[in-house]
Amino acid sequence: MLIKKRTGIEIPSSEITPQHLYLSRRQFMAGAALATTAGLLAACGAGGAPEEANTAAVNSGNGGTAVSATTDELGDPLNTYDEITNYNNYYEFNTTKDGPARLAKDFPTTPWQVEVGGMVKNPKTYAMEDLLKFDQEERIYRLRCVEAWSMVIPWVGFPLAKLLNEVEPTADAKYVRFETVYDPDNMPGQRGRMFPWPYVEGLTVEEAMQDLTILSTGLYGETLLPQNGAPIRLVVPWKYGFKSIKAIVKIELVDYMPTSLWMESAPTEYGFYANVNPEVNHPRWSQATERRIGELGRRPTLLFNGYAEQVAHLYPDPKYDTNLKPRGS
Ligand SMILES: Nc1nc2c(c(=O)[nH]1)N[C@H]1C(S)=C(S)[C@@H](COP(=O)(O)O)O[C@H]1N2
Ligand SMILES: [Mo]
Repeated sequence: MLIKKRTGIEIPSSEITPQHLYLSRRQFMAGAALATTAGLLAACGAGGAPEEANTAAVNSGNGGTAVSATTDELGDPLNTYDEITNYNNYYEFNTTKDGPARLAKDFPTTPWQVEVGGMVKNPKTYAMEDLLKFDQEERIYRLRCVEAWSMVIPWVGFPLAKLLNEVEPTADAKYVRFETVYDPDNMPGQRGRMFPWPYVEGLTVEEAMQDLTILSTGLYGETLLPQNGAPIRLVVPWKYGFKSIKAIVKIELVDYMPTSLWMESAPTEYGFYANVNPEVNHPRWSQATERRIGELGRRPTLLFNGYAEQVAHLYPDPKYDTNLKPRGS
């Protein structure tokens, strides 16, 4: 898997990586990390060495996987691999935080296909192998759950825009609708009637084309584990975590605003846009602060989760349709 190193905002990793972790590619390839990296490259079926010089080998404390930096562009440390893979929301398995890691362990993710269609010129059903042919990049993003906890996660994936440009949305397409797999035999939570399965999410075409919006296939340089949405999930870092739908099997371009699972389940609490905004509280709790997993105390929540510079222009004003149903609908 060739991974281009990149954070949400372009800051050379030399500026944010402690010097002792910041090795030249030569040193890196000569070092102990070589075995891990070579194994990863082989596992992903792409030969060759990392393209960019100055790859930093950062030990996550979980097998020495390679990432380009120890922090996000704001200087906040990455959450550990253990935290990211053991504290999850994945209601198809159950509604606890530690349940998905256990219950999803044997969830079958091969073979896997993603049907991309609707209002597009070139509809196509992609095998997972096809999706891995898009250049896989590292993206270090904050994930802010609407429940007011957060993490910093080094995702691996590719911009959704690249996929959409291939299928070519027609001029009439206004929204993108995503659907999670429906597999009640392997997803115990889907056997209950508590939610209208399958999980559905949506974005405007503009949001979907934004460069921050990625389809993720891995994290910490490793293939995604089932509890994080393997084999492929959406990541939209300026929106509450529930927008980042897991285990996608269908992507459809449509001319209507899709009704998400959360809009359908709790329409007075969750709307379509769901942009992170510390000034717009959830009806039942404040969104002003958040608990970063692994930290004591709370930290302030940032407008658009800290990505305002990249995405504020997509909305008429910062409070636009945050959290609640779009005005007038
Ligand atoms: N299909 C599906 N996608 C989902 C969820 C879910 O329950 N089912 N939970 C969402 C929520 S609420 C959050 S916060 C993130 C959590 O992602 P993580 O477990 O990888 O951190 O996934 C989102 N995507
Ligand atoms: Mo969430």
